[in-house]
Amino acid sequence: MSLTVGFLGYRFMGKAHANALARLPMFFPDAPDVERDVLIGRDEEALSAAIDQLGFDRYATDWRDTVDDVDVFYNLGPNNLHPDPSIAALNAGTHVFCEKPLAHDLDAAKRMASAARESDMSTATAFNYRFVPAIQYARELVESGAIGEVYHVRARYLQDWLVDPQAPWSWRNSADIAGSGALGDLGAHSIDLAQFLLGSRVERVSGHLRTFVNDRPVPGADDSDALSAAGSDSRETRPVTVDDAYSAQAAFANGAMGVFEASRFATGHKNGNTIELNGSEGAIRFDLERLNELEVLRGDGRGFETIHVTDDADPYVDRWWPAGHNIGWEHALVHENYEFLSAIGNGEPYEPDFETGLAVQRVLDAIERSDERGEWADVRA
Ligand code: SOE
Repeated sequence: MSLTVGFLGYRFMGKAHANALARLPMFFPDAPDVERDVLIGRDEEALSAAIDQLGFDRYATDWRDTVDDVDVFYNLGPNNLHPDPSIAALNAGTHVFCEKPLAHDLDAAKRMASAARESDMSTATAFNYRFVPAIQYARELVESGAIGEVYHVRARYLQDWLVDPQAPWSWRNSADIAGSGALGDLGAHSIDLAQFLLGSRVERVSGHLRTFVNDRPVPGADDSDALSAAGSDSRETRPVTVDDAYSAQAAFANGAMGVFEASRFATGHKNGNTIELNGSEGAIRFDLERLNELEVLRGDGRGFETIHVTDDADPYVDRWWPAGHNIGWEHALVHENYEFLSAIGNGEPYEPDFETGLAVQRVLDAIERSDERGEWADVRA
């Protein structure tokens, strides 16, 4: 089978997914053939350079002209651009892969999930960390009962790229565009991982959000990549209307207790995504900064054992290098694209889809409501 794809967005995520597609024929030759057809954006000069760099045939400046031109539409734009183009693509009979969080607010996420339900098309929400081999291995352990009944889930996603008050403003600081800050950008990953590993959904939350710096300098011409931009000396500022950090307590349907935290002000952490589960028979601990490892405590063990999830028998590992040859952050995106495109090719269901994205969005919404009201909030159906 051969699929044509169109990407809306060509910066960080555009590059990450284009890299994933480029790796497929070499390492996952059983995946459908993919033609990188069209790259969609606004800046023609940047687009014309990007199509060469990312291996696309052409570019377009309006998603309306292209969403029904391709077999699969990748929505890699800012969060408030997720709903309309994704819904238009689904209505046009195009499969849709969308970055996380599914949308900038719950209503929009509901509209997207309902368009997906009404179509026959496959959808994906980009919870890429599910596809790290150690996370897949952890899921197998939890499912097989190896750690028994799970009592606690503790998930943190820590970054520090906004500690400098002069770090430039970007769309990630705007409630209109992003919806929320660290909560939606990073918390969405933690909440999805927790629900995935546990096989249970969050039912109630108590949330706390905080913005530490209320205005930031407008970005300079070279600040297109906000995460690595140096401090800006511009005197003109824009308001930060999202959280810089959040924390939440959560009650899961199966009785487990959850504690979540994410920050863009966690000095010393660049991309610290950790999750720990404690159960009646053992525990597991994962740290993205050591993604080839999983720490496991079993039975009456006195301490965690480090498992190197780099064996041929481990998920996806045999597709890459001989056992013990580590893989990195980008490999999880290759696995994610392999699974999604194969599901389309084989006419099989794919998970995490828009329904899963909506489930996470409901938790994000409850955390914000809880913070506003100063009390626990139910995750609304
Ligand atoms: C920025 O905070 C970011 O790129 C997120 O948007 C990604 O989802 C996360 O994986 C890494 O950090």
